[in-house]
Amino acid sequence: MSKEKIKISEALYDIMPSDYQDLVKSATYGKEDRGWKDIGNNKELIEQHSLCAGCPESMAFRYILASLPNPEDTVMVGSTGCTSLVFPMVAVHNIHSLFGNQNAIASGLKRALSVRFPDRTKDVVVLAGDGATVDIGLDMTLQAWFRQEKFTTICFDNELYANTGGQESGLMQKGFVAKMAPVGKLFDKVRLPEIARESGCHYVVNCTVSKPSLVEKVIRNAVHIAREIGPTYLQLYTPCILEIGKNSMEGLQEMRDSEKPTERFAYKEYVSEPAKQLLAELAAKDKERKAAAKQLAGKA
Ligand SMILES: Cc1ncc(C[n+]2csc(CCOP(=O)(O)OP(=O)(O)O)c2C)c(N)n1
Ligand code: SF4
Repeated sequence: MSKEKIKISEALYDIMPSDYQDLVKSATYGKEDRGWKDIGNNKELIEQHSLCAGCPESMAFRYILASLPNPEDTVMVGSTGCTSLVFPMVAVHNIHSLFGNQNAIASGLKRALSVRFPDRTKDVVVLAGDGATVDIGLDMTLQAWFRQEKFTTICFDNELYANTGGQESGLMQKGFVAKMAPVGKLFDKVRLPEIARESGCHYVVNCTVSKPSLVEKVIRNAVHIAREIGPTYLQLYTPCILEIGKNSMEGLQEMRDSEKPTERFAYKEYVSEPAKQLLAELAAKDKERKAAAKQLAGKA
């Protein structure tokens, strides 16, 4: 595990964009304890992206990229939407699939990678909006879970179709009126986390991205469980500040307000029995590794 994958050929070094040169210099690839605290020094997300200023999706992207346990051997699968504006700027292999097809593409990809690289750990992570996940792509999403495909699905839930101007999605709140949905949502927010659990996911979390340590923990858990046991699902509230009429500084407060105990993004976690066992084993190994490192540092 190293930066070999992203190393620039010497002959081309001078003509590569400085952002890319910085990325290779300071990427945290191969660092065992990489996490959100490296943000600011690392470059897994190139600074210039085309999301609206202050969009919580950009915050979520940084936390996720910084927390992947194995970025050099991870492929992310995206779909059309605001998320897809960021994918061209990330330093992790990624595929832009047809809208809604993301979980079907990820299924084939994960299987192909297991056959092609039987001795390497290759993680696949789907990242798509709520329109792509719960509406147009719901069939593919559910079928991947039923088949126990070993990858993580992340939904950036901004409760509507943001990229096409604000149409209603299944995850929109009841009664909400959007720019392209003037009648107001007539039915309740679809309970996709519960559906994920019933459809075979081994780890399901519903939360906001207001706390980086929490995002780091759930990403690592979700990827490790998907790698060893079966499908995992994260539903992360990344509000569309443009659509709900907030300014660029208000996304964080919007998330904090929505994660109160009675609100729809109060932290909820489901862990299956085999997944609990795996997390306990990983925690024990981690403790041992850290103790050994401390002992070594003490001797030096
Ligand atoms: C097959 C197909 N159908 C529809 C579209 C049009 N389209 C582009 S982005 C988008 C909305 C995406 O909404 P969502 O998945 O919620 O992501 P967001 O933009 O909110 O992050 C739609 C419907 C498309 N590009 N391809
Ligand atoms: S339209 Fe909404 S979700 Fe899309 S980038 Fe802007 S604020 Fe973010």
